[in-house]
Amino acid sequence: MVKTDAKLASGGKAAKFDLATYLQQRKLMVEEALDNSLSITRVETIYQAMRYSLLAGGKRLRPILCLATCELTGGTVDMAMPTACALEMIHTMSLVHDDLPAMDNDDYRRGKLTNHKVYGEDIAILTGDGLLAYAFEYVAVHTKDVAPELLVEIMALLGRTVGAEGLVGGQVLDLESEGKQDITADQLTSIHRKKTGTLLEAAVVSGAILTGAPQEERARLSAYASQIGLAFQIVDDILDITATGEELGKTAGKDILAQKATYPSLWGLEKSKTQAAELVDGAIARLAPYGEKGEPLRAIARFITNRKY
Ligand code: GRG
Repeated sequence: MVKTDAKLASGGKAAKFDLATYLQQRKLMVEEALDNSLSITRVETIYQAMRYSLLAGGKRLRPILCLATCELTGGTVDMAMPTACALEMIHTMSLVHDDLPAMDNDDYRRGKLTNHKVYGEDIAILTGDGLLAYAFEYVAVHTKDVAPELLVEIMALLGRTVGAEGLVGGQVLDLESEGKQDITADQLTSIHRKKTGTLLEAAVVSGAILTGAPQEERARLSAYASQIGLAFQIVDDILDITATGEELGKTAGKDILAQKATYPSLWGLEKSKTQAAELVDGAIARLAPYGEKGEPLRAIARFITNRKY
């Protein structure tokens, strides 16, 4: 059985789970795997551009969720790492395309100039395409000790997550909603379930698929992910107003400038914070059957509302 980091730190005795250390260690593992995933010997422009965005930092929340769920359901970090990297490749490609002049038109991301600012719009589009294609190749070629039929499930899940039911569909709804003054909370939620929620959900559920976890368990984890996904977006909207560009690593206050409907614009800041906290409580309640083993996912859920960036 995989020991939790909390147990490792105390030589086998259960200790208080230290989220900061856990996130730091996991982030380093993911960064190393991502660095190795795209060969540094490749010097062509497209590889440089792909590496520029993929290795630009970020919280690495999606890969960390995938690793945590895989371990929670009896698997290992090694089994999950290729899927974890693929999730980050997909997330990064969506950020590169989201930042393009035709979309959100941003100059900064993760504290650095956006991909199109450095490499030009044409290469940025191709960077996204390259990362998306590579994500699928990477899972197929590098996953070890997982039955082929489970791997096919993972690929199908990733495809569904990226497409019209997920990121692409959410982005289209988001673009169509810009400037509209009559967006309801339900409409906003359906945009964000697709645009932000599906990938976070895929991160959690893929970890459980890798271990062949039963449907009932996948459904429980999917419900956890759906609640943290929505809380994540509410907090994202709050931070756009309350945090500085330096803290966020991107331009702050853009939602107001673009006249975007956000949770704070519909509910105000206080109700937005309460709703996010309630969603996180609901997500944590889903983890009750796991006892102490569920602590990493519980702590990650709390981090979603406490985060400052
Ligand atoms: C997927 C084919 C394809 C195209 C992309 C542009 C687009 C379609 C979708 C937009 C998706 C998007 C950018 C959603 C926003 C999600 C979000 C809240 C991102 C911020 O995530 P963090 O805070 O970022 O985890 P870091 O930098 O920490 O990884």
